[in-house]
Amino acid sequence: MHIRKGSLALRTLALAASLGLLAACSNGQDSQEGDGSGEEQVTWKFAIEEIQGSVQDAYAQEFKRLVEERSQGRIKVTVYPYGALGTSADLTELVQTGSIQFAMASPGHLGSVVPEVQLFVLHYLFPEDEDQLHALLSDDQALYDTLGPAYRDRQLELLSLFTEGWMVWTANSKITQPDDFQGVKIRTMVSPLLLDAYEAYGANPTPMAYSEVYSGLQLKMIDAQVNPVFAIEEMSFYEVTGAMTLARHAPFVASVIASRAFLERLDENDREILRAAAAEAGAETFTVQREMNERRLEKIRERRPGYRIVELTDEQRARFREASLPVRERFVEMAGESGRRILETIERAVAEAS
Ligand code: 6CS
Repeated sequence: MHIRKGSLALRTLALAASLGLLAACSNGQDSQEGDGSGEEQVTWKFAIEEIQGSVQDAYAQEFKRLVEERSQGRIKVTVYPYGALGTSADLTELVQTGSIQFAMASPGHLGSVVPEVQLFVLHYLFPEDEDQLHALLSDDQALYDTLGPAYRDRQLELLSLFTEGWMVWTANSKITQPDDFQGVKIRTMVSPLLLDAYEAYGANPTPMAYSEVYSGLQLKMIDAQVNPVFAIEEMSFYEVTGAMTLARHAPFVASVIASRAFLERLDENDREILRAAAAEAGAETFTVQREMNERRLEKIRERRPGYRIVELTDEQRARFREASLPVRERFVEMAGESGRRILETIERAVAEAS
């Protein structure tokens, strides 16, 4: 069930080779002769960690639309949905090797490659106000200046950060206090700090690939999982759990990554097209995710009227917050001095915004 790191490089290479991604590439991108205008046509490959119709798909489709329009069709963007090129870890490795140009990299999965990014899996750190959160993720230069080098050191470029909505717990029964987590086998993404985050509540966290969560719940190998509402609806996790808890403990943050080697070799004009498209798609996706999460919560209520949906009170949330605080020290232990700087940057930005 765990993704075995040792096998990844080989698997990723095999994946890339079998898809022809390593062949016929110039600058890591597929190129064709063109339409007689003398201009070279190129294809940029963008892999996402979610299925078609998801929040990440909305971002990637908007990015594609903008790039193709602004390059007047000279650049084509192919979007690969979840499963087409492997797990989240596979996608990151394909970007690192330059086999594809772009991917989504959720901090919940990226933590074993870029430990600093686990900042985004800490609980009760980010602003409760979604507009403030969006401003922080899209515009805070200090955040990009501190996180950017951490990605770059691993051959990745951080293009954009955006929220996909609040993470929500779904379990066999409702969870309203840390004690309710005692012994609960909760599926988490694979970043190491997620183990600490849920052990702090007494749970038994179980890292697992996204594609295995539904059957894991159905076969009772796990008791609970955590994801935003839109994902719980599209992956049908609500069918195989009995209750949902809205604790607003952490937003789901996605990061958009590009291959560092690809970006460094890109000419100024294309780099500008890319940077603008990445930022504008992020702004558009903020509205999309909000509507999608609201609509799909209604859909879950209609489809399963007996499903228990609880929203924690401020008092209940305060108890979780208190139990979660020691995990910030674990974060600094894992992410080192640059991690400490990033944590301080966020704590300062959140304090200034409130
Ligand atoms: O839980 C996961 O693994 C996944 N959840 C979402 C909403 N997006 C991507 C991530 O891999």
